[in-house]
Amino acid sequence: MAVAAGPRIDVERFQEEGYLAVEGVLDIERDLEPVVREYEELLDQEIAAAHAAGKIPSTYDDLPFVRRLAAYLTDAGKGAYQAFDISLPLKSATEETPMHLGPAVFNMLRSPSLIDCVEQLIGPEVLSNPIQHVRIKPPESMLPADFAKGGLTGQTDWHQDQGVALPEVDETEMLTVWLAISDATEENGCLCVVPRSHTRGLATHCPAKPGSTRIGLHIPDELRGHDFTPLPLKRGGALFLHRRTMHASLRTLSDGARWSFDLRYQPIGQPTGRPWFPSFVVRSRRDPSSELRDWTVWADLWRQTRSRMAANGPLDKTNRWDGSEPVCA
Ligand SMILES: O=C(O)CCC(=O)C(=O)O
Ligand SMILES: [Fe+2]
Repeated sequence: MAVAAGPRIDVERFQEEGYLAVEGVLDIERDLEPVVREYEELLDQEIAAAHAAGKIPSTYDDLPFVRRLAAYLTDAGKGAYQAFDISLPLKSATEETPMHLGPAVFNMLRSPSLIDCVEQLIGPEVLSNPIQHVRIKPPESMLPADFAKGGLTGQTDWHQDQGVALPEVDETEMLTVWLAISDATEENGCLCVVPRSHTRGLATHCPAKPGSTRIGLHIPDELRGHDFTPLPLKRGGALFLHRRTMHASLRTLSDGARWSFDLRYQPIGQPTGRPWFPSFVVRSRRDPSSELRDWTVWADLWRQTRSRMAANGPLDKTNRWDGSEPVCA
């Protein structure tokens, strides 16, 4: 029987406001530092391979992690970021599409103190929903302009997580968990929410028009309103979001990077909103033997998904929006 290790959280406040920021959820030594080391090694490997293949002019050995990442991405191009993400591209993949599936990340996904918080919000039968990303955002000044617009290294426009998944997710009690790996501040692009927006239903999301200042799929300002709350969070903290809470990020205008993971959890047995991606049981009080504890099995699930996607070709639709609603005109 697992011993509760996490903080007791204010469930009522989460239900009222649609979000809850909790400091000190991850254990710095046990959960967080191994992830940082894993990414330092990964960056080393990516740079060595790209350099050996003649794709980049330097190995940037003398630079600290974030500057080194920025230098590498600048030379290698936006596509090089995919090797760091903990997911596949949404619509299509080949057998060679890289992704990062390491033991430290898996350990963080299953962190007992984190899952104790999740359990207080969605109950004891917990599935890891596969909508998950790492966002290491170097300062905008360190990257070419196209990096700042969207993608995982740039600013995120206003959306609800329910809106970016397929409609099958509508009744799923999907919980977003945003983890701060570096301190998140207003200067480096912390997350912002519209408090209580989760009570207003699912808003229409519009694809960004070519040449507009919006970034990808977004909720138009007419529907969102103008009030929002920035949520700075210290390294190791977690932000819990209801699936209909409107949120966005600020721009990364500081000297240092903004590094976060966004993960999602839900009760076992409900649709995930991305049925072609793999989910797994993180915690089950009813059947502990169904919990996945081996990171290599998790990594294999994603590799099998990649093979299926490579064989099946690009997906048609990954969300419900096509820009035809009048508010998107
Ligand atoms: O970190 C970001 O910029 C966006 C995160 C997000 O949209 C999420 O956690 O659902
Ligand atoms: Fe989101």
